[in-house]
Amino acid sequence: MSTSTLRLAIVGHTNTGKTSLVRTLCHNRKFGEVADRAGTTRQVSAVRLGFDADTLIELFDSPGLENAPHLIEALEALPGERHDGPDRIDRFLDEPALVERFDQEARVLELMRAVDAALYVIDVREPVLEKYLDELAILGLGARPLLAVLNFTASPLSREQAWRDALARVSLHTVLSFDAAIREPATEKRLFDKLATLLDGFQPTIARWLAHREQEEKERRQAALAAIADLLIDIAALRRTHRSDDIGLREPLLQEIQDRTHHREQACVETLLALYRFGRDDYSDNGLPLVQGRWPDPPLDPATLADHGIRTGSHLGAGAGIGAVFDIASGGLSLGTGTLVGGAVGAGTGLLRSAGEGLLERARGLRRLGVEDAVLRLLAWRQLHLLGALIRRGHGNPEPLQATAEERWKRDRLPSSLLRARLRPGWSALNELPEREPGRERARARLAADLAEALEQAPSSP
Ligand SMILES: Nc1nc2c(ncn2[C@@H]2O[C@H](COP(=O)(O)OP(=O)(O)O)[C@@H](O)[C@H]2O)c(=O)[nH]1
Ligand SMILES: [Mg+2]
Repeated sequence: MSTSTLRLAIVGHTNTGKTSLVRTLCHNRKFGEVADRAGTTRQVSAVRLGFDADTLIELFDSPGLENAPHLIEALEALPGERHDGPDRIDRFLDEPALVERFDQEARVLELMRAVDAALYVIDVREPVLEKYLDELAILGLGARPLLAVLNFTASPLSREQAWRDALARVSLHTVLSFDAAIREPATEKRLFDKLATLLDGFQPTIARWLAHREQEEKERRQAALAAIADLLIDIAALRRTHRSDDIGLREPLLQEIQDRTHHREQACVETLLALYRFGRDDYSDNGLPLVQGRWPDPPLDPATLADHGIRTGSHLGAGAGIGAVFDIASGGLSLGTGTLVGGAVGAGTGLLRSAGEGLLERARGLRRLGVEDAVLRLLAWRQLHLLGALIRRGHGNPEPLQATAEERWKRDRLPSSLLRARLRPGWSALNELPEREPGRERARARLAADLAEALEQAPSSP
């Protein structure tokens, strides 16, 4: 089905958040320049929304209107039909002296003549001044459908209702609340739904764009689950080895396991944030269970595990804050990971293998260290919790999280896809082995599917 490109202007007074809105809609946090001072955007700049080389929507960011009261006088002074707005604008644009005098405004008017509709962005912290109503009157001359976008609605200084009343009085009834600082993708859908009601002819275009965004959302979720599965496998299979008689090495290795796990988890957090387009600038922006973009407490600290109600087995209790590490040779894998004793690894093969691994190592005078199940439980819980929050935000539902399916990861038996990784040191990128043992890809896909199931069963997930 061929659909025509919808051309959309973003207009309004200076500093109302026009460029920020374009950034939100095109999902490019780098678009244009955003600043807290007047006149940052001086030219009209365009961005295309589409896929497969198809442009569905073109957004045009514009300089702020700054001189509406004088402009309206100049427009009124032009000869011609009083009620022919577009004609009046064209005549204005044909007057070099006027275009020079109202440089920025002329660009906006030219743009209005070239687009199918415009979003008029309002900073609702501002009182409803005459000059803004002048802007609306001028834009009205363009004879293009206008959608008013109320920005800064989350501010305590918001005068949203006064603005809604004022807009109704000038017969602008299509209004959308928006707060760029809260960056809530659900707003995007509401905005395009409203535009579709304003623009009959572009309904197929808008529908295609929204369908594409939905597909992207699914793929994003898939990628996030794969990243979590990757983390869990890397940590499940993480091993450090020392000579039995070299006890002095034990403590630094425990520390290394702690640090590696911590960093590996942070890398996963950053992958999730990047997938959901959070940058460092957004950390103040909340609704996420993080502090400055991180989980604040280290994952191997017994206190962290206790705070999450996760039981640990026997740990080697090294320096302060390190726990939940087992020694395979001392049977740590079976003791520390209670589920293995429960026969979770079918037919006891896992146990045999791990015992074998331990015995063999011991015979060679080596001791092997790894992390307990408790750590995997915590890591899975934290990442699913974060992902749930990111998805809920994406659907404009930033309500506090209920106890959801990720809770089960604290107690239930770990999926066999993950338990298998316990016995495959060659699957962990952190073991720096020359070659990856085969089978990791499949295990990761299985584990991602197990994680997806947990996510889908979450009662509050959208
Ligand atoms: N808190 C908050 N700040 C915003 C919002 N929209 C824009 N800003 C900030 O307001 C300033 C002006 O935004 P900008 O997009 O450059 O406005 P423009 O001049 O209309 O393009 C920047 O500092 C933005 O970060 C919003 O909805 N909420
Ligand atoms: Mg701008």
